[in-house]
Amino acid sequence: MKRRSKNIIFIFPVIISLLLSIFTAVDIFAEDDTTPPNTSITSKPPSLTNSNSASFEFSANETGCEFKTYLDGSWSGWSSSKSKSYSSLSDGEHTFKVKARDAAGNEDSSPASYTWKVDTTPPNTSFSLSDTTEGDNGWYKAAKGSLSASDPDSNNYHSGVANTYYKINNASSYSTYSTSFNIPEGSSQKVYFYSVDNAGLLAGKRWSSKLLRWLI
Ligand SMILES: [Ca+2]
Ligand SMILES: [Ca+2]
Repeated sequence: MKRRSKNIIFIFPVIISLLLSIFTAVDIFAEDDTTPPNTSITSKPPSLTNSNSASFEFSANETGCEFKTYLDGSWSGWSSSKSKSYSSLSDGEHTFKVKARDAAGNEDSSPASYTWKVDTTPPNTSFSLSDTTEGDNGWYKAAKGSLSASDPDSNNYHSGVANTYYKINNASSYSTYSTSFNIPEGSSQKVYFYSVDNAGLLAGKRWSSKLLRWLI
């Protein structure tokens, strides 16, 4: 019994001193971290998209960070999550930012930032006859077809028309429209057309039509 007590008396201060030095080391380490983390965006939507939702992933160059995210003027609270999703975004330009804060409370003073454009409005295409030679009773002897397209841009937020396509009757494929085209003779002719904007949107579902009366 006597011997065991002696051992405990000897070991106890050693353990205490060991624990103290560990605590001190940890404490000193925390106090010494005055370097803010650097934040990176690792996943983001394309710079122009026809989707009104967006998902981001991000990270910091040190472990144990929390993150604050920003969309179009407002910051979130701190969170340990490394991803953020948005839905029901309006057409137009949006800006996302994210900044990290490390365990010692240092904040990244230059948040990572990304701006992208949402266009969910399809372009409009209209058809008209040009160079018409009228026959009797409102029938045509000759005519050309013209197409014009626009991407609604009341706020300068839309991506613009990339291309307009057309085909006549049951043609197997569409042609890219560049200038007015001859409409062949026939008792009734149908021109199919559509446009695609720079965000990849079609006007409606692929085609519209117009029946032409034609004099053979
Ligand atoms: Ca740090
Ligand atoms: Ca558009």
